Amino acid sequence: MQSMARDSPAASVARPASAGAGRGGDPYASRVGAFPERRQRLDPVLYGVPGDGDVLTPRQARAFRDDGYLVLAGLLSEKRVGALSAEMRRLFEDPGLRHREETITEPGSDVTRSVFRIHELCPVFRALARDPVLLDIARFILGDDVYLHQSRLNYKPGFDGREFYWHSDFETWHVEDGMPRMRAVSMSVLLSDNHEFNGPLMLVPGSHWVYLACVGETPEDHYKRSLKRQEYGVPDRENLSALIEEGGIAVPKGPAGSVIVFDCNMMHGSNGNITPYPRSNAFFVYNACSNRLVAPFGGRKPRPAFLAHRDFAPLRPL
Ligand code: 6CS
Ligand code: FE
Repeated sequence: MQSMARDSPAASVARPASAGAGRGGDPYASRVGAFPERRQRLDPVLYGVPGDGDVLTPRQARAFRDDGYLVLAGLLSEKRVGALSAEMRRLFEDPGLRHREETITEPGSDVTRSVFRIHELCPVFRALARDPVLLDIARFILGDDVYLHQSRLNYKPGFDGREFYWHSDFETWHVEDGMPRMRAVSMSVLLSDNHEFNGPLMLVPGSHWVYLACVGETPEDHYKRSLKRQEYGVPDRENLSALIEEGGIAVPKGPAGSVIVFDCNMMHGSNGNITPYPRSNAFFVYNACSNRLVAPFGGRKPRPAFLAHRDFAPLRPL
C-alpha cells in the first residue's frame, strides 16, 4: 500500500479513512462496491514547494495545499472581463450552438446551463486558457507541464440557473474519463459577481485529502444526464455530512475577474439561482501531462472529446 501523501491532514480527521485499494488494485475505484467507502488520498496536493518562485506566495501555496482551494480576487481587468462576458453572451444567444453536443441545457427547460470546449470555440477563451499567470499557477501546483482536460462556461442565469449537487470532479474524471491520479487543478474564472445569494461555488475545505468511493453502476452515456443533474458518482449523505462536519463549507465571494483555483478532488457544489443576478463563470481544468488519460477506470467507453480532451500536448502561454 502506498504511503499517504505527505503533510496530509487526513490523518487528523475525525474518522480514519481506509487506505485499502478498491477493485482490481485501483486505489480510486468507485461505483463498484455495494457500500460507499471513505479512503485516503494517495497523491500529493501541491508539487511545488511553498516559497519557490513567485507565482504564489508561501502563504497562498500552503493554503491551497491544506484547504484545497485558493481565491485570487480581481485577477483579470474589467476590460478583459468585458470582452469575455460579451463572448459568453454571444455563445448563449447563438442559435447555431443551441443544438450542438457542447451545449447543455438546464434540467426540464431549454435554458442554456453550460457550453463546453470554449477554448476551441472562441479566441478570447483560447487566450484565457493559455494565460501565462493561470498556466504558471497550474504548473507550480502540479509540478509538471499541463494540458487542458476540459473547458466550459457555466451560465447559472438569474431565476433559471439550477443547482450542481455535491461531487468530486476527480471521481468522475477517474471513472468516466480515465484520469489515473489526482494531479489536476480547476480554475473557475468569475464572469459575474459571485454573491452569497446567487448560487456561488461551495467548497468543503480539507475534503480533497479524502476520497469518497460512491455506489451505483454508471449508466451508458451517463454524461447526457449527469451534466444536467448528477445522480451517479455523488457522495452518500453520511460520508458527506462527516466531511462537512470536519471542514465546514466555504463560499468564496468575489467580483467578476476573480479566479477560484481548486483541487480536482475537492468536494464542491452550488445551489440554484432564484435571484435576478447571473452567476456565470468560465471553468478550465489543467491536467499534468504525466497524468494523461488512459482507458476509463469504470470500464465504459470514453466520454466524448468535448468533455475529456485527449490532445495531451503541453499548453504554452500566449
Ligand atoms: O462531468 C464533468 O466533467 C463535469 N461535471 C461537473 C459537475 N463538474 C466537473 C465537470 O465540469
Ligand atoms: Fe464540478
